[in-house]
Amino acid sequence: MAIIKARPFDFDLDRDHAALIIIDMQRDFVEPGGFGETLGNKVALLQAIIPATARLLAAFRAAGLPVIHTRECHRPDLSDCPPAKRERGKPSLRIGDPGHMGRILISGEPGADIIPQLYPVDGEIVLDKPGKGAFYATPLGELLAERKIRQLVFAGVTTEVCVQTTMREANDRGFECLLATDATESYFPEFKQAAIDMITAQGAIVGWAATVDQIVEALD
Ligand code: C5J
Repeated sequence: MAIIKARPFDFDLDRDHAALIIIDMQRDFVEPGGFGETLGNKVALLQAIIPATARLLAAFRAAGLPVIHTRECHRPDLSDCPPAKRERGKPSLRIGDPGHMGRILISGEPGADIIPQLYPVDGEIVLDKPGKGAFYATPLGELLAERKIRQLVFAGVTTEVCVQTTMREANDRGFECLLATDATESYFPEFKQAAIDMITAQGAIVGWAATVDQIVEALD
């Protein structure tokens, strides 16, 4: 066990049963011209976490621990995109519309792919998910069970949407969840802070939170 100084109390990292999961660090959310920007958001906020997230990823790779990447995207025929999701709000481009990086949030299009700075390498799991949570309509639960993973370190975007939803799903399934606070971001900084507070309140009711430095130190 390696002890990580975390909120609200120490997290005992069990290296034999832990994995890093990076949620939706896709061009469509992080780069100009993608889905995030079409919704009126400032993507520069999300770009700021790339160096810290890359450091966390490098530390997991160096330690030989499993890494999972997720991508929120849909089939080209939109059969897995509920109309209620596609039609909600007033984005300048909707899911499936042609944009600067191909069709918005469609599997196989450049915008739906992971940003180059965090690009998966051979042996890492890459999961496409149609929902906010990474367990819904994906084989994530089975893949983690096969690998005997019981702890998940979370990074990615956005904190209060896909990251928090997946943490809650994982927590309900019995995983111990640790959020890397400077490797996650929201288009709304106050929502990020509120999500971290909600996750760690009441004795880690959803999970723990620690900085990338604190996590990397424990992996050394
Ligand atoms: C959103 C996500 N915010 N990955 N997706 O629509 O958090």
